[in-house]
Amino acid sequence: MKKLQVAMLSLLITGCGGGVVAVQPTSTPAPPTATVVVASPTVASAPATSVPTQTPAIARPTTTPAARVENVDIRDNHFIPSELTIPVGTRVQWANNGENIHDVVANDRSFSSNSLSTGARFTFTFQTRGRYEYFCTPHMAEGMVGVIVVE
Ligand SMILES: [Cu+2]
Repeated sequence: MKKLQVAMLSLLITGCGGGVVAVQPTSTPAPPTATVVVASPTVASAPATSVPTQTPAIARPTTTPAARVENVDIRDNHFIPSELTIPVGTRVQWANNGENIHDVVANDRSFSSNSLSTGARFTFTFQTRGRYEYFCTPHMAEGMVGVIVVE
């Protein structure tokens, strides 16, 4: 019996640390109430924590430039510019502003347009770094070639 009492006392003392052993267990619901009071300062510090959270949201527009578009002007019979350097993820748009029918074909056939009449456009998004030489099929013999350098 004595051992049990000692054990219970030690538990109560350990749990509450109070001298009035019998009253402490009854007051157990009280601590939660105190915790709620403590929660207020926690909420007050929450806005400070959410400030860094907004920073990543602002960083998101950084991905927008990846969808940027560069234009290549197709004329009779050459590409302007004939050499274009772009970052990975850039979309290149060729627009036929000449009188003749042209096309855009990569030497390695990684991209290839149909025949483009005046006003027609062809787009290709470059996802891999490299040097992409291309030509216009009808006018390749006349030196109508170009290159896209993806860095
Ligand atoms: Cu051409």
